[in-house]
Amino acid sequence: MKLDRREVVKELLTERRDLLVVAGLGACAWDITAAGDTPLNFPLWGAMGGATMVGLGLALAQPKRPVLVITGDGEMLMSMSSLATIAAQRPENLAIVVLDNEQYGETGHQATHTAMGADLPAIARGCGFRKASAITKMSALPALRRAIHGKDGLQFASIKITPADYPKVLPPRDGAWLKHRMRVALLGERAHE
Ligand SMILES: Cc1ncc(C[n+]2csc(CCOP(=O)(O)OP(=O)(O)O)c2C)c(N)n1
Repeated sequence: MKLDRREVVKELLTERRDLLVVAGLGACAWDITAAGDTPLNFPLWGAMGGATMVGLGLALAQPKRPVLVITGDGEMLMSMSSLATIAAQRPENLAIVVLDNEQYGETGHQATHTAMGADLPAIARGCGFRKASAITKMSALPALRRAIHGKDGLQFASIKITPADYPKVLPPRDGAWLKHRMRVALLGERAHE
């Protein structure tokens, strides 16, 4: 069964408290913003293939906080090797959720490799992730949300979603400003040092 991306993201970000969220470029960035913009969001405007490594850096720098990367299958496929590095580092507070519509939706719905059999949870497991799931039901999401918010160990989840396009809900556009906004929220006065 294919799920609705906005409903999935809204559920994962419910009662998020100190959760830090990195979103891959395009629709995932619009999704997290639709759920509510906050300084604890870091939506990427470019750097395709960079979301998981930004998440890894953040998780290592902020080990007390849960960190969630939400990205697309196209973005994830572009940086598959990052999964091996992340599994080797194994931060307990990091989760990677791929919203898999089997398309490069943002650029015109071209099919990605997940439409042709590439199995992202299997790839994550092969890279060393102990928890890597394929989610097909909304009813599985509250448990995933609790595990992510509760820093219940490194995990990967792929969620098959419909390829529907939604109205864009754009976050602030300046990447340097977004980075500074999160640093101030995390470090207070030390952000200016
Ligand atoms: C290096 C690079 N290559 C290509 C693009 C163009 N581009 C932007 S978004 C995108 C598709 C993203 O697809 P996916 O991550 O699956 O997200 P979806 O839009 O399907 O949710 C592409 C190809 C880019 N921005 N940067």
